[in-house]
Amino acid sequence: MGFGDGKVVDIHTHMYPPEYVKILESRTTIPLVRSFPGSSDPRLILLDTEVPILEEAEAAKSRGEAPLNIPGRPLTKHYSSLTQKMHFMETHQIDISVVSLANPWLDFLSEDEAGPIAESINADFSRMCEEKCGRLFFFAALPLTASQEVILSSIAHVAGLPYCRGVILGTSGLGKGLDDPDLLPIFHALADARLMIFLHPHYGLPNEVWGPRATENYGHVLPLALGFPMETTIAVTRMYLAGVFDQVPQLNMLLAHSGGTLPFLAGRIESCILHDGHLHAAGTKPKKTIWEVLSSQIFLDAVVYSDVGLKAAVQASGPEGHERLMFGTDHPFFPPLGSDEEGEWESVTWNGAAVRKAFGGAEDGEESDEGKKVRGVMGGNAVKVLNLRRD
Ligand code: 5CU
Repeated sequence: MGFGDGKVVDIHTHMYPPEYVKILESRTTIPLVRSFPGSSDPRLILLDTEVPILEEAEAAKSRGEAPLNIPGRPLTKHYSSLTQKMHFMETHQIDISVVSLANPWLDFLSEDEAGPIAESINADFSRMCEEKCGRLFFFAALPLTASQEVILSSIAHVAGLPYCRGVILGTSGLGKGLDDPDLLPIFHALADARLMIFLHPHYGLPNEVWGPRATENYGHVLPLALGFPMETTIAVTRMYLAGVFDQVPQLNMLLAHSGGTLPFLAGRIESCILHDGHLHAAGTKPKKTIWEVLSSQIFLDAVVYSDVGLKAAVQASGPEGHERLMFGTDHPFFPPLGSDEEGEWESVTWNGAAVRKAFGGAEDGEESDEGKKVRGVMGGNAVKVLNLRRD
């Protein structure tokens, strides 16, 4: 990509280690992996919106027919191969990646299996990072369906892994969302261990929101372009309203997809709080404003594909907002459809171009203030915030 002498860091990049793929292959409900006649790769089926097509495809397969519509997305080697991740990094001149397990993480495991599987998956990530020492760091996965004791001991375990820089978290938390008071000890433990929470969506919005034409006609566009960002926005707003940022002031979060729609809607959230009779009478208004939280406890990734969203993200993040934004790719999701997956991905070049454009078209090699900001977003901020150095 050519970002001068500054390091390019990808903080939003996923993998499913082979052990996780095996779990998905053994499942009968989503998330799962299935093979179908007519598709050379197995299919990864994750989203609720994919269930009707999955059911039709399973029925066709049981009749010995190739399905008309193949559900999900191809599970290519990009999802589990470390060699492929390194190839992707070379192709796009990415120096360092902070990898994380992709959605839906360990959310679907039983209470008993969650702890041991989390330990083994996190050990896998740790091994990959050690093998590529200095080029890979990771956000660990937590066994959120296990007991609080097991979750806390998992946090203590990952905090001691040399390449772990935080945890990836979905919006369901322990099953009741991120404003659940039972999560407070976990948030305190993460803050005390100085582990960043990378908040990522998976569940989207209820299928009815998309209307009857969506499944057959609109592919994954509505749940991914709109459902994911709204889910993140709602989850973090619920945390804010519950006073989590007041109660755990050292908690740091990195929000996927530039915070969903949070930068755009922060003013409206403030206004609704100011005008809310219930909050006023109960005295339960959050102490910090949402703007204060955005400029002190929240970081945003730059995975929004346009300078328009990035400018909002920078502005919402306070006077030094450009230092709170970090480049990401979302690899291996969004592969190119019309060209070779071994080559350049538009999902990467679009995000890089959007960063440059957000800072007036500055090149990262420039000694101007804008050039320095581009270098920060492309990697410098991540190196500093996540301490991406080998000790
Ligand atoms: O294509 C998709 O479904 C996804 C997904 O599930 N997770 C993600 O991070 N990006 C795209």
